[in-house]
Amino acid sequence: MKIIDLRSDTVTRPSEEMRRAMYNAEVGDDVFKEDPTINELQEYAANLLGKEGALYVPSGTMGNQICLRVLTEPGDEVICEKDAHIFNYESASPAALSGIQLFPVEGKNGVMPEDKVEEAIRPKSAYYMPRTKVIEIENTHNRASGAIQPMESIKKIGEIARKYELFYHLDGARIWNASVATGINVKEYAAEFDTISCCLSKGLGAPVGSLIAGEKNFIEKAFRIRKSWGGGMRQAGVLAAAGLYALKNNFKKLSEDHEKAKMILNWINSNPSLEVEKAAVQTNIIIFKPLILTVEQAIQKGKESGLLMSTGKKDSLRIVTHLDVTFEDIQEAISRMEKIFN
Ligand code: TLP
Repeated sequence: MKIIDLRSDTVTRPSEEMRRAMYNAEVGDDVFKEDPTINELQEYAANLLGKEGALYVPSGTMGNQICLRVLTEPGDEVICEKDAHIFNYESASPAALSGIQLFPVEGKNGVMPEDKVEEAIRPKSAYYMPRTKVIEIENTHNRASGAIQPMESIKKIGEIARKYELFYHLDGARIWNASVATGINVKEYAAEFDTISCCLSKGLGAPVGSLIAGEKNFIEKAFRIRKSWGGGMRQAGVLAAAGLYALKNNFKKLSEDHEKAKMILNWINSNPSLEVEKAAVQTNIIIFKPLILTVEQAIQKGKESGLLMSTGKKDSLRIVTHLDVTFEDIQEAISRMEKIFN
């Protein structure tokens, strides 16, 4: 029986062509900034995102956390949405690594209401309060079923950030999905933010690696923090080559992942034993609630029938479509779901 793994878009394996690119990569010592393939990837990404510089980092978590570390000082506060990855899935590292705290604001499908963001900002004169320093948003939003942040909201929150002299950070782990779904260029998205973190190891199919981007001065500071956190990776051009390959070849293919997610969503929608926030499913992530089974039972039954699902928010399951599942696999996944949930 073929296992269909829909736990995350991180489960992809490098294709033969990607492996060939990795095999052929020229390398050097990146701690001396001498790895030509890493340098090429960073230049390519800076250009793609329209920023002065980019830095290759091992993971999305390290990317976000380096950005927060550079933008803040201990005692500062970062406003983010209640379901943000930095708040829920990064092991409290804002506190542990930067000595800062997060102020979670409840959003609708991952989008924070502008008035609530403004309300969350601490008065500068109150020396006894945390100092608000950064506003962070996530696009697409993982725990909000891959929902896209509307450009209007991005811009309005950006205006608030500028009005209060705050930094504006984007967790763009899946910014590629947002761009493909809306037709808005990643550069246009990136222009709204001071710093961006984006991943090569999610839908783009690279085995590892993320990028952060921003002004030159920010990148220089980030380079130092990356080293101090053990992220200096030496001859990692073999990995960067996979990232370059992914950006150049797999970016446009993301629209197929969105179609695959729609096929599953349509089936879930027609099933009364499942509940889904339909409006939030806009890209490749589907979070849904099983009403008859518990999450644990559903995951176990899935495993037994060769369909791997993960957990979403409380009491919900998560399915993520990706490069390594075909449209036929999705059909097969739906027939296995029919058996699991009916
Ligand atoms: N998300 C992973 C898990 O951590 C949940 C996944 O399977 O979706 N930002 C966002 C929005 C993410 O979804 C992720 C990974 C990260 C950051 C962190 O990236 P990594 O896993 O490379 O540290």
